[in-house]
Amino acid sequence: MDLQSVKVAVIGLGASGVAAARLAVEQGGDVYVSDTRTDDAVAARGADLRALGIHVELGGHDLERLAEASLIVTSPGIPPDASVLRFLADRGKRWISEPELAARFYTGSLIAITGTNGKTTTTLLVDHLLRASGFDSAAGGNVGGGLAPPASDLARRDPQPDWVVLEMSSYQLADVETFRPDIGVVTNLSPDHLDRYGSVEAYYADKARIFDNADESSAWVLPAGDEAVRSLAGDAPGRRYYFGTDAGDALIDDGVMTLHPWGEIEPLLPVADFPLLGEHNLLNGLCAALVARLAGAAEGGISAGLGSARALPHRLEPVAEGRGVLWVNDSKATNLAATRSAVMSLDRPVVLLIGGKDKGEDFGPLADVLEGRVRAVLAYGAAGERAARELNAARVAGPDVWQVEGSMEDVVARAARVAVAGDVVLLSPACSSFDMYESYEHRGRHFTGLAKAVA
Ligand code: UMA
Repeated sequence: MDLQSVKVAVIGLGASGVAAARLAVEQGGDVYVSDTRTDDAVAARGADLRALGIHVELGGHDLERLAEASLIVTSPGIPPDASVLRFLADRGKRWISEPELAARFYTGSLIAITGTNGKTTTTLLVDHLLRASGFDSAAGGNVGGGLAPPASDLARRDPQPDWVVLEMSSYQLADVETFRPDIGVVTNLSPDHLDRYGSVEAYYADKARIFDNADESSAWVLPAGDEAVRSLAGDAPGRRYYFGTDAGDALIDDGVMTLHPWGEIEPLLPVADFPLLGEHNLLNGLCAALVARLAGAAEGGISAGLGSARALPHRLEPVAEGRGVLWVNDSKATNLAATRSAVMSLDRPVVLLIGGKDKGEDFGPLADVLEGRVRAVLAYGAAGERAARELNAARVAGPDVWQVEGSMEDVVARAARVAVAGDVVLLSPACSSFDMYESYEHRGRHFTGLAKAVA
């Protein structure tokens, strides 16, 4: 793709906007970036971009200037009903997402990973397994949290990596055009982001766009026996490979993580030696191993990589232990499916902390996993009252469910009183953090500090 003197407009000056603008200007584009914000953080980013010759506007978007651009790149956090995008749509203008721009400049092979949960762990694990196997690989995309860069930063590397492993959110997939992974992954599907999407179907429809440009040489790695994913993939061309605990091309065989994508049995690692907590991480590990094998990695490197994997921050991360109580930070669990799998993956009684910004999911269905596993639920934040009410209405027996009003300090203090030796206090909120925090990382860090202090 040639951007020499092409008018490029980038909407939003967050991580993806900055990365897209830098890539576009390096490729010769005449770049205009705008953001509705004016705070110090965005102003500092704007100053950096101006120094590169990029036109930066803060405090609003010049709509006419946007409409004049030949290429418009939007940020994933901007919903399609934002006034700026509605204006462009009314003018018949189209826009692309930042990873779509980035992928147009990749010279190596592309692995793209989407799904509702496990995307980040799987993305970083695939990259880890490829590197453990001696491959030149780099991870990026939606990951965030300082763990990996936006997609466009990988396109700016010189030389570029042979393999790019991208986490793709539904927001990023919504605006792809030519995006075509050599290996595409859907980890799983369950309702999420209902605050942005009018329906689950609309959310799934954006996820399905990972298959848009599939051809016979595409490879797809999918969960075994998952009807929702099967219907998402439809009749997209390419070979399909499956992972699952007891069925598929990657599975657990007699307590050993095992591959047999070509019919031959390839034992990798005993489950007991896999360092990440929980069955969902075992699935992430099997999925990542299968992807690495399809990319050409040998069993030895994959086994070694699985054995040296480490928990990621804010994902079922043990952060403190004291008086026999283990404190676990799972702040990244921002929907009920993630919280459900976290609760199910622990083999000690749980004091569960849930709540945060209300995303509209029904909490009732969580009640069935609480019985026999959870000692008490403390529901806090903007969704706390609704969560406590719906769980209390849905549970037959099971744990006490209390609403805790106040700050995370109050929640942690209450948890410390409720937990007894042998318990896990699990922050797995099932909600986003924006009622009290800037991000799930911010929430996780605050919880970790408080947990260390009380433990
Ligand atoms: N804005 C405007 N005009 C508007 C609306 C918003 O200018 O009308 C501006 C905002 O002021 C803001 C920017 O647009 O400055 C929006 O930025 P953004 O929310 O897209 O955030 P980025 O910093 O670019 O980060 C995004 C992803 N964020 C979201 O999708 C919400 C990051 O994923 C990702 O790491 C990064 O791009 C690089 O790819 C985070 C995330 O929470 C981790 N993702 C969601 C998730 O995983 O559930 C999807």
